[in-house]
Amino acid sequence: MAKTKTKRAKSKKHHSAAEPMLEFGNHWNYAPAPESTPVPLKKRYSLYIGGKFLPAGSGKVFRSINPATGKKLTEVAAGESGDVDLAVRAARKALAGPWGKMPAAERGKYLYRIARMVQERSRELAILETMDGGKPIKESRDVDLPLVAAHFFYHAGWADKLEYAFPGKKPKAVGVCGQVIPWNFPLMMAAWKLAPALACGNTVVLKPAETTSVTALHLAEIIADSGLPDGVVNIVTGKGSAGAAIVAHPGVDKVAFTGSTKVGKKIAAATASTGKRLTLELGGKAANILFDDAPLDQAIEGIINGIYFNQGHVCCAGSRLLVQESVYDKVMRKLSDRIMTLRVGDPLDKNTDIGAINSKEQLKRINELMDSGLAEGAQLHQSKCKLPSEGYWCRPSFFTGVTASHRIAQEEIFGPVLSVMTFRTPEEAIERANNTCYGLSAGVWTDKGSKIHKMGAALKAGVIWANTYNKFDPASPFGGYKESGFGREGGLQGLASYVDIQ
Ligand code: TAP
Repeated sequence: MAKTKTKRAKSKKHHSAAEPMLEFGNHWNYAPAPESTPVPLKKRYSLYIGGKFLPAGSGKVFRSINPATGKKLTEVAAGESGDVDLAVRAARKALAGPWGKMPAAERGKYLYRIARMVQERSRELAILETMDGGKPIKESRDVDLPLVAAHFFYHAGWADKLEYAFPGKKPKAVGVCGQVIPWNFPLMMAAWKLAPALACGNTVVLKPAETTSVTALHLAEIIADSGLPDGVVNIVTGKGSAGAAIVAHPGVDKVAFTGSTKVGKKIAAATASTGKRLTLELGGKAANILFDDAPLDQAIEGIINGIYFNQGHVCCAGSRLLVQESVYDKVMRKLSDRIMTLRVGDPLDKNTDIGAINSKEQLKRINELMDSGLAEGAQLHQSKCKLPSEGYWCRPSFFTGVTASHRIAQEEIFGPVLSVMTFRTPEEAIERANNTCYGLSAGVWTDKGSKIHKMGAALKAGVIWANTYNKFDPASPFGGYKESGFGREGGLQGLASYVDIQ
């Protein structure tokens, strides 16, 4: 086991990114297989407002960095409150125009068209997502992009069936939706927000995260090419202040936000007593609960996927592992062996398991929390792989000797770092799993169906996976409670927040 002692001096080792070649554990290596499809990356990206690509009113731009190199990828327009105002006006105009009067079945056709065009351009979009965000190409290609298309297809089907979805009601559009999204699943989050809003006849002003705006603007091209009426979808790239301007704009009827609990609280305060509808998808600190009767090899794969998928940049990541004491030693041996085989490196390499950390700031946050784990007495275990010499990287890691009061057991790390604890009885596992301010997701690994039901009823989490992890489907509602937010995305429940059924 690659065990790092609790000394702070030694802890600095995981900060080092200045090592030459990328290596597969300590054993052997594949030849690199970089994605070679050329992509049409622009030198500068514009806002998309009222059906036109426009520079920011101020003329300002910001740099988008490739986190795998730390170098500039492109420039993106830095929208501010004046641009948001223009976008909200365009969205209101579209609502009063042909879009607002369009028969629902016609609306659905646009969504089908967008879904098909996403599929046609999925290779390009996957590569851009990987270059801009750092996630491995096998994830953007095989998970993100298929789910983006699936979300548009699924919601296209609902457009003309809303009266069946809400029987006895006359569902109408809510109006202009202000949508603010994070950087961990840029295009997927855009699809989760746009597809239900459009299916229900709303118009949208969307703000992508600053570090990952590129694919939203390629999606804007698809939207423009689909013939969707001008102003139905508007995309304002920019910093957090542009998001705050969307939230505060009096012409916005509904706010949908995915991001940190800290910003979610600010948005809840800003929208209080404005009459605006609000849904919040916030952070999480999910527990994966592993019972001794579970098929251990299968469970280890699920736990690995639960925490290291997308470098742990996942709100529902299984960032705590609760292991039943009787199998603890065996599980630790397997976990430690398995992380040695994870390939960290070039996200465009088809063989890469763990890509780059999304930004320098995020890497700093991860390292700060890892330091706190060491300072509080937990033991760090890390893969021994070498890291590329430039860009932002973190080895797959896990902590043992973690107690419930440690920061690494309570705070969202949002990186490839797992905190392992033990339990003896199902009751103790429930108590430990529920002991955080979050309530987004959880996982249960056991051979017994009855145990799954018992745990499912007692765990305070919006999504609970059994003998699997990180599985998403547009028909299945996703969301949390407690400080993980409120409202659902996906399924019938997700539609409900985009219709007025008074
Ligand atoms: P945040 O810092 O909260 O940023 C999210 C978005 O909000 C970004 O577009 C950001 O713009 C914008 N923003 C920042 N300050 C704002 C303000 N005062 N008003 C309005 N918008 C503002 O989160 P993040 O670091 O991008 O994402 C990571 C967090 O998102 C994690 O906590 C994760 O758990 C959560 N997350 C949750 C879910 C679900 S479904 N629950 C899904 C994905 C992520 P800038 O990028 O310019 O700062």
